[in-house]
Amino acid sequence: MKLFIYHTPELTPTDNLPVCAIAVDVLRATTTMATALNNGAEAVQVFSDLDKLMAESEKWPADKRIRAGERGGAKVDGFDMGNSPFDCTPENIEGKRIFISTTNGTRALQRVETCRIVLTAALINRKAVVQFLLSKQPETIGIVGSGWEGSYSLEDTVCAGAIAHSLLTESGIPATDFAGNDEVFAAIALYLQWQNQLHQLLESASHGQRLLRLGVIEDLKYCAQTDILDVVPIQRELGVL
Ligand code: 3SL
Repeated sequence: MKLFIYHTPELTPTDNLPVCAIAVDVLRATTTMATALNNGAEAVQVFSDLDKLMAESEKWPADKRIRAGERGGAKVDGFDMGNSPFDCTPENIEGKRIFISTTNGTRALQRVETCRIVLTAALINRKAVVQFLLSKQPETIGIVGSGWEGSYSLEDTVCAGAIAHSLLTESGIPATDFAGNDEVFAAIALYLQWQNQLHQLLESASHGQRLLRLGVIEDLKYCAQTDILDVVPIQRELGVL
């Protein structure tokens, strides 16, 4: 296994894509997706375009679907929910399909949608994703941070570092064989420095500040937890590795 970390969708190469890609948007898309699946959502279908989301979800029975839309951190008018993991209670979403579009998380997924395996990860399901990777042993893995409108996000890189650190430790692969690019070492260093203060890191991050201005303090605390959900959201899994 060789790991590459790309801080944003824009920094992700378009050729030589990894066998397995992992989209990360700790605040909050991939945290919300993991929570929705853990709490019984039938599936999560991701769209970058709101009109396409409306058209596709229209084909689904109204009592079996949830439309989730976020732009600029706020819920899109007319949608059932925004992008808060707290909207994903079992009462709200059990047995339903979530049709979701968010500002950056969906763009990261789109960038790697042709990889043979496409997963999403957040801090809350880091361990489950690492166990999945250890069982599959893909030759190359790329973690793509969602960033914010093309720029770097601390919270996505610290999550990439958390995954990288755990995978490196558990696989026993020498670090220089394991790391496909320098970002891997940098992300691990960031994680090791902040691993006991992830909530503070999320609060310091520019998107954390944006969400605090929107008053979603509890979301930040929730998103900063590690390894609390045993769920691996798989967007796509094709053929042999
Ligand atoms: O950009 C995204 O995809 C969202 O996760 C942003 S927010 O946390 O819902 O504001």
